[in-house]
Amino acid sequence: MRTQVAIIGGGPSGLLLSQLLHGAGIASVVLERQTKDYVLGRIRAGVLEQGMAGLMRKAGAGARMEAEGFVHEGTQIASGPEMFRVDFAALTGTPVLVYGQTEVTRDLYAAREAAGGEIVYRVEDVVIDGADTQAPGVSYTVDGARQRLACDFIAGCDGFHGVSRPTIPASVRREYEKVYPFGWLGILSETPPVDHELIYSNSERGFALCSMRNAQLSRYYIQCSLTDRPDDWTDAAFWDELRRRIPEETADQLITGPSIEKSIAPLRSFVTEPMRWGRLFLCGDAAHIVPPTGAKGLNTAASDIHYLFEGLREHYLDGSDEGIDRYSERALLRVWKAEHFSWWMTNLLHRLPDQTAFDLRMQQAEIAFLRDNLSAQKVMAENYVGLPY
Ligand code: FAS
Ligand code: PHB
Repeated sequence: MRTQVAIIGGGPSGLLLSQLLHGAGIASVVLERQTKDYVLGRIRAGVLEQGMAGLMRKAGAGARMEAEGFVHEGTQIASGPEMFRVDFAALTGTPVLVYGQTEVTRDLYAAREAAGGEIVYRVEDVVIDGADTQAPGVSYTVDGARQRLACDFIAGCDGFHGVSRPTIPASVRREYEKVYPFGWLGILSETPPVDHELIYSNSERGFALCSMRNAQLSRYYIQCSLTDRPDDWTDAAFWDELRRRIPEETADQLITGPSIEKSIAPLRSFVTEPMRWGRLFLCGDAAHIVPPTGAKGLNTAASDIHYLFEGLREHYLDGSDEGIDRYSERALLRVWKAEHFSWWMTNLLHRLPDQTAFDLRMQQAEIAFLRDNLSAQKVMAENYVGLPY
């Protein structure tokens, strides 16, 4: 088998790249380890930057996002009993779109299938060969048969635990990591959201986030210990704790119900450099991870895909390799800014186990400065709505 671009990973990164390439007449094959239903069963991101929304439209997969996504022009920040709003639209002229990653992925699968895109599910033992040669390939086993997909380029869109990043020799790779001493316990409930906008809350008991998927589907998170397991938390215990971590008048509005999904995500900051090795390009979680506090995971995967797609388009259609040669440098410039913002927002809003009384005063002073200073709010808003590509 042969294609122009072999894409490892059928999550949002791989599917978006494949659909954009299709639109430019460039052939690709997506190799996915799981089934489509398994991929769609993951509950992850909830907020799209305009850049990501624009790529969905460019890929011809944005119709449902436009119809069902919620335009949010700001967010609420709560600190103890206080709450204030950061007005994205007034400060930057740009809103964000609340539309779950599950739906983004569903729309991209539908677009690939409508276009006759080739997606191979349940691949096993994926091995990349020749990434540092002019004739790379990807071997894999499917339905018990070993296959090799020859290609011009390989896009490693296989997430943090994929095979692409480790294919780059350790002598070439530089990795940067920070593991946070807490996780996020998240639930999904078929209840109306407690507010029409997101609420990020720093309480003395820890961080909480009130989010949503639609008018009847809410997504809530509370900071939890790394030793916690989802089964340690009954729904009643979760709701009680959430109520204690948001302002009282908001807690009084909270409509609870049974959780239809409950999971714990560990938090880490991680970057690998470079994001290219020969004809292998790393995209999204395969190259970098952020704590979800700043809603940058999916959105930074999107900017990687933008840079790689433009580079591959230039290679095939304009005969120029400037885009692919500069991919890693350009992607990392934006990745590190997203890493910084996510680290900043995580430290601003979470209670850290080793926090001293002085640290706490510093955190409270920074939140007060954000509350009182429009320049501080503009810096946050510009990062949250998405820095330019
Ligand atoms: P993904 O991990 O989504 O997709 C990689 C795909 O590759 C998967 O389908 C996997 O099955 C496949 N794969 C892996 N190894 C393979 C192999 N060897 N061969 C073939 N296929 C292989 N971001 C936010 O902005 N907000 C959030 O609230 C948020 N919550 C998250 C919660 C969790 C538990 C996790 C893990 C991440 C969360 N993220 C969040 C980040 C998340 O949204 C990612 O940024 C986003 O999924 C990135 O998409 P991909 O790069 O496509 O990686
Ligand atoms: C979500 O709705 O899942 C969500 C929203 C904003 C974040 C993180 C997660 O910062």
